[in-house]
Amino acid sequence: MKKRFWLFPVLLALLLVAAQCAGGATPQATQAPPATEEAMATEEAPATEEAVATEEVAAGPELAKELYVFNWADYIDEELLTMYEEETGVKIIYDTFDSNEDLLAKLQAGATGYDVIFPSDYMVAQMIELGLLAELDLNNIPNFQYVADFNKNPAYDPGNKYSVPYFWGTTGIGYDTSVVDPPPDSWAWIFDPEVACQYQDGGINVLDDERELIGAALKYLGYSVNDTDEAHLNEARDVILAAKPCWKTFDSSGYIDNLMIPGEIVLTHGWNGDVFVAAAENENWAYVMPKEGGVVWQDNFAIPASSTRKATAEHFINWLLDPEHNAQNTNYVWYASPVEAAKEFIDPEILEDPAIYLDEETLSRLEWIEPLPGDALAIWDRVWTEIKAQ
Ligand code: N2P
Repeated sequence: MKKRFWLFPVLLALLLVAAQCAGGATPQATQAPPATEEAMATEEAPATEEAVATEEVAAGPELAKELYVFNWADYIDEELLTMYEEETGVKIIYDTFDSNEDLLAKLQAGATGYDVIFPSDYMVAQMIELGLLAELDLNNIPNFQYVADFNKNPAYDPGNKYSVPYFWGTTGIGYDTSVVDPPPDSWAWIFDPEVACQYQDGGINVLDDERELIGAALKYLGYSVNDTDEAHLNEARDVILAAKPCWKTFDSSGYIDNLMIPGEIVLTHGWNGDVFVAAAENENWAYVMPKEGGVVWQDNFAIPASSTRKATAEHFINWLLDPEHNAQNTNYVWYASPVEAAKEFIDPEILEDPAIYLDEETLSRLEWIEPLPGDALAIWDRVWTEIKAQ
C-alpha cells in the first residue's frame, strides 16, 4: 500500500481553492452539513430540472445537483447514466480508476469528492478497516431485496453494512482462437516463456493489477492467491520477470479496445466479461479458466465516508439495482449480475454461459482474493515494485 498521507493537506488546500474558484462545482473538499444536498437540488437546479426531480422522486429523498461516480473502466452502459440524469435532474460526473489499489490510493490521498465507488471484495474489507466507507441505510436501497442469497451478506462485509454487490466474475485467460493453437489450458501460456514467447509477435497483455498478476503467478506455481510466504512471493516475481519480455502490454483499463483491433493482442490475462465483450465484436475471442484455477471476485457499490451526497448516492445505487436497469447494464458489460429479479430481462446467451454464471464445479476451482495482513502487504508491494521497475 502506498502511503501518501503527506499529500492530504496539499490536496485539501488545492481543492478548497479550486472549489472557491468554480463556485463549488468541483468535488467537495469539506464535509457539508446534511442540509446542503437539499439546498443544492432545490435552490441551484435550473427550473426545468427541478420540476423533473420533484415529480420523479416525489416520495424519495431530495437529490443533490451532482453525483460523482468513480468506477472501473468499461464497466457500465453509459446510456444508463444519461437515463438517470434525465429522470432525476442529477448530473453524473463519471470517472474511472485502474485497480483497487489505485482507488484506495486516491481516497487515501484525500480525494474527498467521490460519492459512489466500486471496490472489490477484499478492498471493501480493507476500506472498512481504514474507516473509508460510509454505513449504508438499506431502507434507502429497497431494490437490495432482489439481490441473490449467493451474493448477499459476504464475508468481507457481513450484513452488507457498507457495500452492495454490483457484478461478480472471474479472472482467467482470453485468447484469439484463430492464432493460439492448441487452446490454453494452463497459466503456462502466460508465464512459461517457452509457450508465451511463441505469441510474442501476436501480442500478450497482462492485467496491470498487483493482486491479480502476482496472484495468477502464484496459482501457476501451485500456491494460493493469498500466499504471504516471502520465498513464494519472490518465486512468483521471478516467474513474472522471466516471462515479461514476451509480453506486450500491462493493461487493465484499455485492453478491451485492443482485443478488438486485429493483430494487436492474441492472448490476455483478463476478466471474463471484458473478454466476452471483445468476443461479441470479434467471434475469434474465447475465455478459459486455467487448470491450476484462478480468481472469483465480486465488485460492489460503496459510498466513501467523505461523501456529502449520501442520500443521492443511495438513490443512484437503488436505481441501478432496479431489475430492468440492472439487466440493461448486464447485457452491456457481460458480467454476472447479483440481481436475481433481473434474470428475466438478461440475454439468454449471458445467462446460460457457465463461464459467466458459474456452476459449482468451476466455482470449486476458484479462490477469492482476501485482505493481507500489513507485514505481508509490504512484501507484496515490494515484489510489485520490483516487477514494474524492470
Ligand atoms: C471491467 C473491470 C472488471 C473489474 N472492465 C474486475 N474486478
